[in-house]
Amino acid sequence: MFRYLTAGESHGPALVGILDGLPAHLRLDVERINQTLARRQGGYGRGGRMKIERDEVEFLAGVRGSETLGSPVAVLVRNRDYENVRGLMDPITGAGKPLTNPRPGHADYAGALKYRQRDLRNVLERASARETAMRVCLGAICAQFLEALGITTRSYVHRIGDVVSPELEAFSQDDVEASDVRNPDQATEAKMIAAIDAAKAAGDTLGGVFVVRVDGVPVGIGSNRQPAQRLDGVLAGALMGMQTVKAVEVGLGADVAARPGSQAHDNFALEDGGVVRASNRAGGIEGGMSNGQPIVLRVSVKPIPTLMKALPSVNLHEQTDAPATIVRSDVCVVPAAGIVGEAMVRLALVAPVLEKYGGDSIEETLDNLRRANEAAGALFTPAKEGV
Ligand code: EPS
Repeated sequence: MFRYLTAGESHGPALVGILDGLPAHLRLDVERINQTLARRQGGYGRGGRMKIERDEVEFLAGVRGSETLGSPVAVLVRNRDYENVRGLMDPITGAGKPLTNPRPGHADYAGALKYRQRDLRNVLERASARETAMRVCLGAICAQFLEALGITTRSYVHRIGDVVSPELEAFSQDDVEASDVRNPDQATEAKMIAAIDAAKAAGDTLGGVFVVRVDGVPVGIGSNRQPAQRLDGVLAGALMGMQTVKAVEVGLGADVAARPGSQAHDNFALEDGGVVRASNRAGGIEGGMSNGQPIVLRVSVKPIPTLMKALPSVNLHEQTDAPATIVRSDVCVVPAAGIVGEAMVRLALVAPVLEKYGGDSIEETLDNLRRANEAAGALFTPAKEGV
C-alpha cells in the first residue's frame, strides 16, 4: 500500500515528509525536484516570504546513491524564516503574544475551538499554504516514478479573478513556465497581472482557476468496484485537500449538466484498426477508470482570506468587534496553486497505478505494465486460424 504524510509548521524549523511504498531502484534526479520546488515559489502576486525562502530537498532515508531502496523515503525542506522567529516558534521554548482576531474564510476560528487553542497562531501555522512546499517535494519524487511509466502531468492558469483565458487544448509547457502568471497567452497574461496589481492596491486578494492535464495514463487506472476507488473521486479528493480549493471539475465538469446526452459524450470510431475518440468531454475518466485519453481537471481556488484591508471580525479574547488579524501574505496564489495541483494529482495517482501493476522494484512494475499492455492489445484482435 502506497501512502504519504507531511508534517511541519509554516514558521517552524522545517517541513518533513514520508513516502511509503515506492518501488526500489527508482533513479532520482534531485536537481529536478529542486526545480519543481522553485516553480512553486514563483508566480506574480506572492508576498515577501518568498524572498526569504529558497526551498531545497534534503533526503533523510529510503534513498542511496540516488536510487530508492524500497524502504520509506523521508525528506526535509527547511523554513529559512524560522531563524527570524525562533523566539516565537522554537518547539521547546517558543512563546509570544497570542493572535486573537480570526480571519473570515481561514482555519483560524474552527481550529481554535476544535483544538482548544486560545492563540490562533497554533492553528494558522499548520493551516498555512507553506505546507504545500512539502507536497510539491513529495509529488516531484512521484513524478519521476510516473514518468518511468510514461505518465506526465502539467498545468496552466485558466482564470485569475474575472480575467478568463481562452481554452488551451494543446499548450507548450515552456511557454507556461515563462509566464509570471503561468498563462502562455500574452494578452491574457497582461490582464491577469493588471488584475493582481489592482487587487493589491485595494488591499484585496484574488482567486481563480487552474487546469491540470495528465498524459499517458494507461486504460483502467482506478475502479468502478467501490465508491472510494473511482479515479475521479480520488483525484478530486486530493485536489480538494489543498488549502483554498473550492471546486474540481473533470472534463466538461459542471457544464455537462446542461447538455443533452448527444452532446455530452465521446463517441467511438475505428481508425487504422484501432478504437479512437473524436473528443475528450469526459476528461479521460469513464466509470471511475482512466479511459486512455488525457485526464483534464479544472480546479477553482478561492481568494486567500488574509486581506491587507482586513475583513470585519471579532477579538475573541476581549469579545469585541475588531478587524481580522493582518499578517504578511500573498495577493494571489493561483499560479503557485497550479504547481501544488500537479503534485496532488501525482501523489493521488501512485496508489491506483501500483494497485494495478504492483511491483517491489521499478523493473517489476514496468514488466507488469508491458504484459498488461500486450494483453489489452490482443484482447479484441481476431484469433488466427489454428491458434
Ligand atoms: C501563508 C502566508 C505567507 C505565505 C505562505 C502562506 O507566509 P508568511 O505568513 O510567512 O508571510 O508566504 O506561503 C509560504 C510560506 C509558501 O512557501 O508558500 C499562509 O498564511 O497561508
